[in-house]
Amino acid sequence: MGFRLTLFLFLASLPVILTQEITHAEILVDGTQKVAETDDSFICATLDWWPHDKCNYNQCPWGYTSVTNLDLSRPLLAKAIKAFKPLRIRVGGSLQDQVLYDVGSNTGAILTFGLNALHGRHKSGKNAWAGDWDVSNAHAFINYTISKGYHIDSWEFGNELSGSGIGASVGAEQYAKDLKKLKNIINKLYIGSYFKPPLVAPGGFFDQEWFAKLLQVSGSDVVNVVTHHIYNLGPGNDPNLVSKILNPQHLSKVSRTFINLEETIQQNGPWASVWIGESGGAFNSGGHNVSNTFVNSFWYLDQLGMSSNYSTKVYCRQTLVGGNYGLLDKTTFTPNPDYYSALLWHRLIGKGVLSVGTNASPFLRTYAHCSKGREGLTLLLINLSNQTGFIINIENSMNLNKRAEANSIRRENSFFSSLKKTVSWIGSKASDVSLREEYHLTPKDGYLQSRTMVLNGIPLELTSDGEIPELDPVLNEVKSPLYIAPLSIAFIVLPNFDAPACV
Ligand SMILES: *[C@@H]1O[C@H](CO)[C@@H](O)[C@H](O)[C@H]1NC(C)=O
Ligand SMILES: *[C@@H]1O[C@H](CO)[C@@H](O)[C@H](O)[C@H]1NC(C)=O
Ligand SMILES: *[C@@H]1O[C@H](CO)[C@@H](O)[C@H](O)[C@H]1NC(C)=O
Ligand SMILES: *[C@@H]1O[C@H](CO)[C@@H](O)[C@H](O)[C@H]1NC(C)=O
Ligand SMILES: CC(=O)N[C@H]1CO[C@H](CO)[C@@H](O)[C@@H]1O
Repeated sequence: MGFRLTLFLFLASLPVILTQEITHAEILVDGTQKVAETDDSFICATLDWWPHDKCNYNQCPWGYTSVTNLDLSRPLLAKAIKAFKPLRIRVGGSLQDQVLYDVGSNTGAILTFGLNALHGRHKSGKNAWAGDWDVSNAHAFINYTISKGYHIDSWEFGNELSGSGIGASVGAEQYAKDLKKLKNIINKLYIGSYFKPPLVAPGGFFDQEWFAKLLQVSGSDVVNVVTHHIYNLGPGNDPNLVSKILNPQHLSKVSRTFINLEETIQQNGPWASVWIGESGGAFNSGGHNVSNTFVNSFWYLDQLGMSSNYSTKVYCRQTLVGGNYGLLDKTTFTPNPDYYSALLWHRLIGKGVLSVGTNASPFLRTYAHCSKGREGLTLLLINLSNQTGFIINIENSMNLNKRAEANSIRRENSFFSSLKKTVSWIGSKASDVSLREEYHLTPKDGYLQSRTMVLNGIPLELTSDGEIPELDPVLNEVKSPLYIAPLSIAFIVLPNFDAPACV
């Protein structure tokens, strides 16, 4: 009775219930071992070099956001970056001193810098480039950053030249040869430095044969990080972007790429780790009124969950600003919904990835991670269903095992055990009341393509003095029912969940 009453009060307190159905679901988390681990700074965003007259589908969504013309004095840009303390940023292809200085030194961002891998080569076919890479520019530039004391976290070689390439391609053997040269330069120039930046490559689309050859030919410890790009929503002008994003089968398809890449690395370059060097959902600048709206967070957060489960250490979102897929608006630099998704992930989710299972429909996507900077775990729950809300019971696999033992002893007295269950729902003493934090994300006015994300009923907007707003949870007693509304996303922090792998 007590349980029903609490549930009733809880549901009655929700502002709007559009639901036609409410379903119970179990989530089972194994906190005894990590299945994967990310880097400390998993969240990353890119700055690209597209000029304001780069246009797709009759619109020009870049504005002045290129690393060559980005207005770095805009206070909102610095604030948005600093909120991450630190944010990892991948800077594409242009040697801009001012970017290194303003973004790198002033905001504390962790910089990955992309070097031009076509320099010195010649065109040898429709798309193909051949000949040795000319190292002189890269050599001088790396030397220059060292002499200026700029801290470059990692050097990336090339952009979308793998496989058949995007616009240009280079054979894997030639590429591997040049990587060895670059590695030598890095080794020499950083001799005596306290830090030697890892070498990141190839920053292109995964092609099993090409990636395998690259690792075989470059050999042990040359490539430290294998980067690949993902655009699994297709072209930005596809009228079906929203339905692709809300389709669990579509979202899951790309897991093949993760699995195949993991295998390729295990077999050919187990010394290397994997990053997603660039991922924007829809290619050719993203989807107008999609990539910069709430609905895109279903895709983005699902990607963060899925990629980390497959041992991805860093996930670079195309872009920090620029295109339709910017985390920040290209003209005002005001955060788009995905900015807040990235920030919440960054603040709540720790490095350890845990195994999680559920009996819910495929429309409820579930991810479990160690919490950041504290004990217990944090769940990411994504409800793609437009008609079903879920009441969720979270089980710890450790308790399940204990309970199985206990049950086999007490089976003869089922009345006793069901009584005990009821009591444990409602009968917690004040002394062992424990709370969970909930962050429920919905679109403003229930409009999926809203530019405004709502956190626990409050629209996320800059404060009156232009600051990034606080991201506050609601606190609920751990034993109270947990409800995930249709078409919503939730981070659930469970500080008292016993997860030995996370200690
Ligand atoms: C590297 O930088 C130092 C200091 O600026 C300079 O003296 C030296 O000539 C540079 N070396 C190369 C190979 O560019
Ligand atoms: C689409 O975006 C434009 C701004 O680029 C905005 O003016 C318009 O209201 C949006 N349309 C919808 C349906 O949200
Ligand atoms: C996580 O990875 C494992 C394989 O390592 C896979 O079986 C599982 O389905 C993945 N989970 C999710 C939520 O993608
Ligand atoms: C839910 O989604 C389905 C398919 O995506 C659609 O046909 C249906 O009209 C939607 N229902 C509501 C209540 O929005
Ligand atoms: C079980 C369930 O939740 N099914 C629905 C989920 O939402 C989609 C559309 O968003 C419906 O088509 C399913 O029937």
